[in-house]
Amino acid sequence: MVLLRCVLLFVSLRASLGGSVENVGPHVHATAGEVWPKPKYQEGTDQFYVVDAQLFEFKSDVKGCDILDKAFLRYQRIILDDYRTVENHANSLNRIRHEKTWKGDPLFQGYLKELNVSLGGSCDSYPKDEQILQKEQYRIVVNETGAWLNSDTVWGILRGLETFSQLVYLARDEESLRINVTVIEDTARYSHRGLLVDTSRHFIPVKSLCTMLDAMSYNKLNVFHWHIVDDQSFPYVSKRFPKLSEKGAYTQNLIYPVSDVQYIIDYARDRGIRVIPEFDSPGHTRSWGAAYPELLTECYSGTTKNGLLGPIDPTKAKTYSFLTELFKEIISVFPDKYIHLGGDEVPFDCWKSNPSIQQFMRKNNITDYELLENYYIQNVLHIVAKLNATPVVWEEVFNNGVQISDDTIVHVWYPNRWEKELFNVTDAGHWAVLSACWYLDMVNSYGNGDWLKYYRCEPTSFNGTKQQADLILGGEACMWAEAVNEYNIIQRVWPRASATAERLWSSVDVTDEQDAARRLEEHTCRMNRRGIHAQPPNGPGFCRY
Ligand code: CP6
Repeated sequence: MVLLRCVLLFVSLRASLGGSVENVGPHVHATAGEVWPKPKYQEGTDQFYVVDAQLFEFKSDVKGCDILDKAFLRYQRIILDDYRTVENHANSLNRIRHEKTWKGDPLFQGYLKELNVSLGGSCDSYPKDEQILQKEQYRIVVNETGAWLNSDTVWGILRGLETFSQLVYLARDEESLRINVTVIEDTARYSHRGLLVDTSRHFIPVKSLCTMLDAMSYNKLNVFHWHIVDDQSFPYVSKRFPKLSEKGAYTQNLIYPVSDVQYIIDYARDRGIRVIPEFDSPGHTRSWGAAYPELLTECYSGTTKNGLLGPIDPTKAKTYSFLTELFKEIISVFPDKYIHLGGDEVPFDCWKSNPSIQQFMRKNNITDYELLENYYIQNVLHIVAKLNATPVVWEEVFNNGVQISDDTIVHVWYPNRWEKELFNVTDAGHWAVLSACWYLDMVNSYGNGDWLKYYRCEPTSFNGTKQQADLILGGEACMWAEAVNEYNIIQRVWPRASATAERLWSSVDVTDEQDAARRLEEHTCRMNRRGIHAQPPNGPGFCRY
């Protein structure tokens, strides 16, 4: 490869040190024009086109498909920005672009002025049918007749446009934008490829969330799991219960009004990303009590109330009429068929201390606190089922033996025992999504290179049957926000979540860590060029542009 010839890369992978990567060479050079996450099938030659960025356009047989029209504008801008980058670079070196340097090259195929985009199906408006795997499949051909992108869905076209934009590379010697003669056939390994962002422990402004969604689309992630409220704050502005955020948000500046929520949903949709909101209960609900203390359990010390509030009080009928109205609103605001109901980490001490809860349990023959939790969750599942939404729950709900419907997704989060948990969940015939090995808040003391620990987490390594493995829908990297705010969240997430993204998109046999390190180096530089302040993945190095 012409590309590889001019690249010297010194990366050594040190497997023993908690998955860290160390560069032993003077610095890392990235290879240009390589794709992250790696496509299923890619064949290339050294023959190249020079992309005529100023005339370049997307030609499509579909008219009036807003998702495509907007995507064409975005990717035209991305390609043009890369062109300006090489131009500026050439100017800063006081060099003139010599057309003849590539004109005389026998590998030069001509100037590329268009990508012909062909959509086999209709122009969908929301990325639904998440369990149909082939929907993001696409094909790219760059040959002597030009450049072609085909897919049966707009979502496949979006993934293909991203890949196409990554194939365009900045040639080093002649300061030109190029694309090689290439065939790519690509499809996702898993249909659920998510990023959880917690906006309760710290408020994350809409602008940062949009940057996050941009970066997700550059990594072909397709689910934004919005952990929007928790103990610490309630920034979601409810139409039905406005007091929740009036009392429960950190301040009245740190909130998501309806229009902001809608903006995020539309912004995500334009990038082929679903938004699954999480309203976690009965634990993690302290902020709900700022406006509605009667929702929560009053805790006792001995025989007297101690003034503290615990999890939601599962014994009151009013709890469930409140939740019915709240979930009715949430389900009407968020178009996705799924809603995440939480159900994790419910502490029992406050329930145990409260005499009226004990009385309720005796009366209803509820013999332990897991069963009380089950009683609560069962009621919530019933409410949500009546509203035609499909639940996602954290693993405790399954572990405690709650009856869950066949379409419910169990979200596996507990570290260290996730293989066993995935085995049990899928053995019981339930859908599963994995997060336990992808916690972005856990940073290796070593610092750089800790993307490898995410890269090495293989969801099917739990030794289940093929039938069990087929119940894994995918996974999510999680950005719990205790230690991040708008000023560091982007570099905490990227490019470390890119490792999860490739694990979930690319084939099971994509495990070459040296190759990944080199591609991730370039992918990070590419994100940087596009305005994503991703941190360097591999230690010392530099981005050429
Ligand atoms: N917040 C909420 C968290 C966690 C969970 N729920 C969590 C705790 C420890 C680990 C991972 C996640 N910070 N609401 C559990 C799903 Cl290791």
